[in-house]
Amino acid sequence: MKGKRSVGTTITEHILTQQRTNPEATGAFTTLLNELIVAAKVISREVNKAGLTDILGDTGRINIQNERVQKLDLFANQVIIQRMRHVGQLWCMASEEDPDLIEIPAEYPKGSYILVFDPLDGSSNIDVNVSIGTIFGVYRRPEDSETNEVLLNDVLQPGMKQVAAGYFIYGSSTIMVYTTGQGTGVHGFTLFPSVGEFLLSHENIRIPEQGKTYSVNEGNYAYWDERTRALVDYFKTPDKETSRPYTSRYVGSLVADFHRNLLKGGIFMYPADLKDPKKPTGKLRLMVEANPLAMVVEEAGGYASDGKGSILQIEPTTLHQRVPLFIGSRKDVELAEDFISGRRPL
Ligand code: AFP
Repeated sequence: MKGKRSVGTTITEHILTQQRTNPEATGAFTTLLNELIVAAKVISREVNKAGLTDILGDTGRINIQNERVQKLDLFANQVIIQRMRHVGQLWCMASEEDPDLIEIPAEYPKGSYILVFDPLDGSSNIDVNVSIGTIFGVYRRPEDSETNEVLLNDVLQPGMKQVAAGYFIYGSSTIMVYTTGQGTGVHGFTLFPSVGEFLLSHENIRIPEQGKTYSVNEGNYAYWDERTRALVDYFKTPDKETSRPYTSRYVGSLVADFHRNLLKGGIFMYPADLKDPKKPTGKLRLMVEANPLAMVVEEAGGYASDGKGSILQIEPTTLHQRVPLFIGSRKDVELAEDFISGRRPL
């Protein structure tokens, strides 16, 4: 089910209205989000003209995840860091592109929020004009933190501790989807380039309880265990009563696959595979990809699991750890969990 459409409310108005409903709000969070939106507008502009400039292409550098970094990833990473470090609301940041925490330089004031982000997810799709996105999650610095140093332990919080999360998708239009949780809903805003503003376009998005689409890289079939294979076989097997087979849709750009399923229903999966026995945890990162999207989907009525339990409950042990991800319509993800956890006999 698509979110209800109403045009005219800017994202700033919307955040301010939400802020007024919280008597303890200081405005710090609004400032933080506004600055992130400015960064996303800059990234959006560069993504839109990527085909026209020499910014398109590969830097030749390899990032912490052992993947080639493309120029636009670097650009997006720098834009976010530079814009966010001076706002005064952040304790520190963590990016998919940086191996360590990003500290706030001494010349800027510090705040109590922690921003984690993937500056440009799906970047191997840049060259072929497929939608890509920026994913973000916001945490508070733990109140019992005893030192003035930036500690990794303060950042390694389970996703359920996020106070906000969302993403920007740079596609046929640029859309921001975000939530502050606690029943405030998930809302989508479309960037109107002529006025340079994000306007409310998808109010209170609810993901259908069950979808008709599964999204997975089936080229990995040979590397999956028998439970994962059985799950995907299930979605493909005709059965009138349960509306199967499902339709398969996989772009290979998480934000694009997730956004489609959020609006239309369905399940996205990046299961564990045996391709690299040292990394039996799938490809996606818990902190910068799985947790923010899990917060969004759960607020919209869906569910996110690693195949055994809720993504949002996982206690992270490292900044860049990977996790199997099953995310989308609640019934579909619960079914996946039944298969993967062994609750459903094969
Ligand atoms: P890139 O940023 O290297 O394009 O990776 C994208 C991504 O992290 C995520 O956006 C996709 O869902 C997933 O990887 C695709 O991975 P496969 O190519 O292995 O299917």
